[in-house]
Amino acid sequence: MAKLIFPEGFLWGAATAAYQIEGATLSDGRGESIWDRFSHTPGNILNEENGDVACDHYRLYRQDVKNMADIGLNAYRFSISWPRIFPQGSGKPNLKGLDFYRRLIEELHKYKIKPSVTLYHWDLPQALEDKGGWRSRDTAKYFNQYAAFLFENLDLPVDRWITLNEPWVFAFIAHAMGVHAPGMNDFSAALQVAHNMLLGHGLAVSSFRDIKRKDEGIGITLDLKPVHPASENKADLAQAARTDGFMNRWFLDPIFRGSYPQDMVEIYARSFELPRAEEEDAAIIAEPIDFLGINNYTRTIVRAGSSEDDFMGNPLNPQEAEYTEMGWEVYPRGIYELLTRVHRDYGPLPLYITENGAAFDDELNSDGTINDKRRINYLQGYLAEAWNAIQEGVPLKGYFVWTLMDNFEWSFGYSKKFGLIYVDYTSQKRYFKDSAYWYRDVISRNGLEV
Ligand code: IFM
Repeated sequence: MAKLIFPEGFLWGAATAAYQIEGATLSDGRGESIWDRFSHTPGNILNEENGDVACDHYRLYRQDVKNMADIGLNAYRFSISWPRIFPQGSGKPNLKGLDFYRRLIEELHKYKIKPSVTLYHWDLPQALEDKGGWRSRDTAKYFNQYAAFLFENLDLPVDRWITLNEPWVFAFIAHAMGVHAPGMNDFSAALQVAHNMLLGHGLAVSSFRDIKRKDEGIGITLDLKPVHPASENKADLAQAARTDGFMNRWFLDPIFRGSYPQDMVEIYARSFELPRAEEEDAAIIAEPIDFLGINNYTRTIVRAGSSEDDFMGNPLNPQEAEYTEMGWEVYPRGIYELLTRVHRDYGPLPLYITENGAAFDDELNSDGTINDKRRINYLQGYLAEAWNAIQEGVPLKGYFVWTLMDNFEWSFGYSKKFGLIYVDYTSQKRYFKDSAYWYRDVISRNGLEV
């Protein structure tokens, strides 16, 4: 049996997001978010579910932190709900909202769990959506004000700050494909959203530098996927390069190289409106960051699409592969491919896997156990490949499982279970899955036995 030991000080965490777990959407002065509005609009969410109660984490957070400590986590990534802090998006802050996060951080510190705080995980205040949402440049400015307020007033040590979670998903799935809040189908609008989000990110990084907090640093989390051509033929190879431009480079390049990838600019310009930008934007977006967070679950294989402007291509799903309940291929080598590629093309800088995990059809047995062997295999496979990347010199500093406990999986409602902990939504009782015990052993050994 081989032992794959991770570097000393490696962060072992789990990640969550406010709207997916907190519930208490009407408590203590929280304002409406676009996800409240979207999930309460019939037809948007499977079984008409919503995040009104979710895991009731707003009330049960102490128990949840204790569960993290029992697993042995030394890090926890969560997001702050913007409408709890600024119910109208800007203007008068709601100090009761801020207090909740203070209590949560204090509880984490009690168990020596390092907080990683995401400022934006998709729950925009509805009041800002009513003024044009992220399509409007003003939202970048409001985001920066909200971020600066937290940098100044969340006066407890936060290990790491993450400006945005998965801007690709928020821009395109929510504005071009209509599947997430606010539910639009306009690709040009999605490009503008992506630009304004990146601008908000850069402004917040500058505010962080100005305020001189003593925390470890600030970065952004991107969802990245290796894109493979279906064959070595020229058309498939060109397709893979375009799909990679759409999914990965459109965000990596402006952040690390100060400009959008030229091939994609030309393709988009032929069919859509390019984002309106001001001269200083490129430099703001490229404001240096302290680390990059990567969310990775799967890969994409593409065959050439209908034209040389097709940036999505035709997906190919190999029959022999294993798939999760999301229909995502289990492809552990992908995390190695991404880590080494990002390090080579955009590094060097510290990297974190800020999300990785799998939804399976877990069942609660009558004795309270959940035997989620497939999740253990999934996590073990991905972690072994992350370890391989470290051996090649990639500065991977931490790994966060998605997710701590089953929760509201956006348009899929509660039907998809990604957690290390099973949640009975009727009683709000939590049950450790086998994967939680497995992860506890990994953390205590600081590595894997494979
Ligand atoms: O649940 C989501 C999370 O909010 C963002 N990353 C992917 C997860 C699984 O779909």
